[in-house]
Order: sequence, then structure tokens, then C-alpha cells
Amino acid sequence: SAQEDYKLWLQYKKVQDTKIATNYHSKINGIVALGNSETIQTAIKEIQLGLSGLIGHQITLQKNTNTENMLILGNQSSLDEAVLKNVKSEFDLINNEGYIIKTIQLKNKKHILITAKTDIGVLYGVFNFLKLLQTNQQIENLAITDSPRINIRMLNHWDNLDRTVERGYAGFSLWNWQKLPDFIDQRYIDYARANASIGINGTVINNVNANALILTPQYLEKVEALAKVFRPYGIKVYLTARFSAPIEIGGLKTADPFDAAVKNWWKEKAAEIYARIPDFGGFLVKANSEGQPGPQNYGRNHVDGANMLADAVAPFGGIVMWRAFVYSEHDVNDRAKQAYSEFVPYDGQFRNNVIVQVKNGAIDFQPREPFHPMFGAMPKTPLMMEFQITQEYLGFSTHLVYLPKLYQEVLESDTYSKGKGSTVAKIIDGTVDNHKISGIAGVANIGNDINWTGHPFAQANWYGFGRLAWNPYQDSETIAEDWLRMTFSNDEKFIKPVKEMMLESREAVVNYMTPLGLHHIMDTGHHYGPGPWVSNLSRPDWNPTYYHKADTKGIGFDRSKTGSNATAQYSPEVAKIFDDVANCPEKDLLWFHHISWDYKLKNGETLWNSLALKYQEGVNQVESMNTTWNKMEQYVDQVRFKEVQMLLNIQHKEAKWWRDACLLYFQQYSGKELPKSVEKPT
Ligand code: GCW
Repeated sequence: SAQEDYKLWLQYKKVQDTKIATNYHSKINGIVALGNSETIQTAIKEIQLGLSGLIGHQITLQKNTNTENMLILGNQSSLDEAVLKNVKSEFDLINNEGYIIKTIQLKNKKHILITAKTDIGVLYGVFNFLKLLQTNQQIENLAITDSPRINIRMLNHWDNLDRTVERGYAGFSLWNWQKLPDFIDQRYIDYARANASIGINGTVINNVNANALILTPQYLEKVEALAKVFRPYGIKVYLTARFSAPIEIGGLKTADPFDAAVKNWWKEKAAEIYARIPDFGGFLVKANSEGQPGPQNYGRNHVDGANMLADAVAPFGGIVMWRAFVYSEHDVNDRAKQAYSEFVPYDGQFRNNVIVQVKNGAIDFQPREPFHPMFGAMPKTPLMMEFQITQEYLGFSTHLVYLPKLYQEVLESDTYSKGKGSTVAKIIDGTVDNHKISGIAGVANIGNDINWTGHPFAQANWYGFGRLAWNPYQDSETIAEDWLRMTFSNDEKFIKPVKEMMLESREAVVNYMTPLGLHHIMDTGHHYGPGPWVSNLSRPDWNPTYYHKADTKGIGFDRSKTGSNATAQYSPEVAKIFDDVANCPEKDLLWFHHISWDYKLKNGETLWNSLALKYQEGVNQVESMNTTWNKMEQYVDQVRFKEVQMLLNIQHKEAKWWRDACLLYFQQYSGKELPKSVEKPT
């Protein structure tokens, strides 16, 4: 039902297997909660809500552990010596946000203890304990410790103040500015619950293409109200800072970061924000990118701009996240090289509360991109990852694409910056270069649609992003399975095929949109559907023809030594692989090379045939996703079953649209017939 659509992965439906349900009931007799902070109150509410749903009985609060099988919740300092001595060594294994779930004995009676160094750790423990039940795991002799590997795990909302969402495909913005601060929509609370359940601890609530009005008292009052809702869930609020705000809302003549009045304006602004929101996280800034104002407007550079803002928030413990998504119309040789060229020379010059936020690839959130060469190239600067959860280039909220597969591929990529094993995950969690702050951001796919994300399966991308933000070394397969169990059903006959469908969906979209390293050939502006022929935009680097460079000889962007030499931005070990046509992974081939139509790939087929076969494979994959889903009706409520069915149908049609449009267009250059197994365009 619509209810189920809304509840995300926190369904808390009664455990179907009666043996398991009875066992859970017998092992959880009551709750003993220690402490009464807002976060602990929240944890109690959640555990009671979860258990009453899953077990089907209200589990009541008890004063002590005299009866066995209590669920004890409390932070380290709230535990008495008898309890504490059961978990002494575990506390050494967790950090400030980590948690412990352990079966303990007190006077010969067994209990389950959920504890942590902090209250927020207890809340994370509660959500993870509920996950055990939601996924039908056994709860005997528990001994779990877990901690997040990355400090800042956040969503970036590209939400405008008029409630439109840039690149948002799930309705309007959640934030009802008109009714705030006094009206608190239940959605804000459920949003916080969902985020806390996966460990997200920060949110930038407004668009990076920023409106300075958010920094006026009228809006800050509303932001303060949201911060108050999120606080018990461990979620800090951050805002984007429009660089020209001192002019637009401050009445100054300039926003030059070297101007004393400008510096002072930001200092006072920061003080004003922190007076309202003492745990305010800091600023996210898009400057001198796609027309946004920035320090370069005044002949200054990124360091000057970032450090000025960093100095303003430093006294309050705030940070500045400075985005590296820059590319200029004045240097159109290779857009992929620009962020690196502009930022790497500044390594070591940023204040220690600045973190540079880098997209996963050097172009822009394509179905597949090699990892961004900045990762590993700025050892003195903490770099945070920016993934896109909203599917700007991947079929909006219409196509089913399980993104954690993409995230995992990037996180596992080896930068070789400090030798083999210097993976992107290790760069961003700070372990390679010993950074104190580390971060990861996901551009949210959330809006006010009943199901939050437009496509029921897009919920898995929000969920999976959070899980990987907590621990970037996890396997996306495990995450898919957990999500399916929590969101739909624990029935193996459902889990197995649907999990396979999810795992295959990312390769499917690559195949039917941009196989073999093609990229940015979506139609222009909206980025939905194919547009490889578009070549008339004012900026050359916005035209799809700029990216695929198809001609009668072949197709692809030569970024090797013989071309733009973007490969030189990678470590020598990586550059060597990408540079060499014979060794370059075929999945990235046309990203790095212009290849002749007759070139033979590893399958023995020519490039032209291989390209056509990939497009067909993508279509076939979506067809089999449809077949799989059509068999799942008995396991899923009608509303969600039908929604997914209709969406997969559209996806199938559109996969063919992509195949036909791209092949017909490229065929003009290749001048070759389609292989037999490729369906003829109609
Ligand atoms: O992907 C592009 C989008 C813009 C976006 C920009 C960015 C917020 O097309 O809509 O602007 O990236 O990341 O700044």
C-alpha cells in the first residue's frame, strides 16, 4: 500500500516465520533504558515502535534487570560496574559514534546490551539491532562492535527555496519554508529516522547553486527549527554559502575575500548562525563553476575564498566543504583535466577545517566514469567524495538502477598514490594520508513523493549510499539483500532473483546508454534520453559530439598521451594501463581512446559490432528484469508491485529507444551493417 511505500526500509512488519518470531519474543522481555537525553528518548521510541511491529507485542520499559532477557540501552557512563565489566574490551574497539551489541550475563541471567560511548552511538546500535530482526538473523550470543570509518556522512539537497529541486525527480522539496518554523511536518522526523538508521550525520538542506536568502534571519529561524528536529538523530545541518551574499543580503559593494569588511561580514554571519544553531556543521560552496560567483571574480583563487570562510566558522568548530566541480569554457581542450589542473597546485594551502569535495569522476555523474584523478593527488588536503544519488544521467526516477554497484566500483579503484592498495576508499576515509577529517556526500534523490524517491527501488540508493558512507568497504550485494529483506520480504524465493536483478541493473544502464566508455551523450539540458547528435550548444563542452568524437574512422575521446594526455593526471601505474589501448579496460575504452570501427575487441568482434552488441545486451537485460519482476507479485503488496512493473516497462521501451537512436546515429559514421543478433530499429 501507499503506507508501505512511505515507510522505506523501516517497515517493522511482523516477522513471518513463527519460530523466529517466538524466539525473538522470548529473548526480549522488556527494555531497561538508561539516561534520558533526547537521543535516548528517541532510541526508546524507535525500539518500541520496531519491536511492537516485528514481534507483534508492546515491549514495556522495566526499572531493573531482575527478570531475564532485558534489552539494556545506555551509553558507557550510564552503565554500572556489573554491566560494564562485560564490555570493557569492546569499548577499545569503537570510536565515538560506534556501538556494541552484546549478550551479557548478570547474576546468571542473560540480557542483551546495546551500548556506546555516546548517546548517538546507542541510537545507531538500536537501529542495527532492529536490522538483525528485520533481516531475520539469530540473536543468541550476540557480540557485535561496529564504527563508522568516515566522519562526515551527508546528504546534499539541491533544493531551492521555492521548493523546486534541481535534478530532483521525486516531487518538490521536503522543506516547507512557508510553514516553518512553527509547523513541523512529520516527514522531517521520518527523514531523520531514516537517515539515522543508516548512520547519515549531516545534511546540506539547500542547493549548491545557492540563494543568499537562506542566510537571512527570516530563513535562519526556519533552519534552526529543522536543526532542532534533526539534532536528537545525530544529524547536523549545513548550508550552502553563496559567495556574493555579502553584496546581495549584506549591502556591501564587494565580496572580495581580501576585503576587511567582507571578512568581517562572514565572521558576524557565522556568529549569528551559531547563536541559533550551536552545532551547525558549516558551509558547502560551489564557486566559480557554471556561472556561480566566487573568489576569481576578484582576481583571488579557491584557497583565498575557502580560507576566508573557514576562518569565519573555525571559532565554532565549523568546516568548509569547497567543491572541485569546475570547468571553464575558455579551456575546452579536455574538460576532464580541469579540476585537477585547477586544484592540485593548491595542495597544502587550505586551512585545516577545509575539505575539498570531489565528484566521483572527472566529468559529471555518468553511468560509468573512471575514478577522478584528484583522488590520491592531494595528499595534504582531505578530499571528500561526492556521489550523486539522484539519477540525473541515469533515467531519473523512472529507471531502476542500483547505484551502490557504481559507488563500490569507484571506492575500490586503486589510485596507487602511496603504492598498490591506495584505493579511493582509503583516500577518502583519511587512512592513506592520515587526515583528521574525512567525508562523503550524496546528492539526495528525495522529494515529497509519497515514496520519497519516485521509484520504489530508488530508496535502495539512498539506503545503500548511507551504508557505504558508514563503511566504504562493504559489498553492495550484502547491502542490496539487507534492503530487500527490510523493505519487502525475507522470502528466499523473492530475495534471490530480485537481488540479482538489482545487481545487474547498473551494468544494464551502462550498456543501453553509454557502453565501452562512452559518456555524456544524453540529450541536452535535461539529460534524459539519447542525444549524441547534439552539437549546436554555445559551449562546446556541453555538446555530446565533443565527448564521443565519432567520425568515419572511429569513435572515442583520445585522452591518452597521443591525445589530451589526461591519463598523465593518474599515478604512473594507473596511467600506464589507461594509456595503452591493448591494456585499457574495455569498459573505459572510449573514455580514453579514439578507436577505429574495425578494431577487434577481446571477444573477437570489431568495435562497431561490439558496440551494437552491448546496446542490445542492455535491452535484453532490462527485458529479463521485467520477466523477473513479473514473477514476484505474490511477495509484494499491490501498490509497489504495480509501480515497479509499470516503471520497468517504460525502462524497457526506453532502453530500445537508446539503442536505436545511438546505433542509427553512429551508423552514419561507421557505415556498417548491424550484427544479426541486434534487433533492427523500427
Ligand atoms: O551535474 C551538473 C548538473 C547541475 C549541477 C552541477 C553541479 C547543481 O547538471 O544541475 O548544479 O552539476 O554539480 O554543480
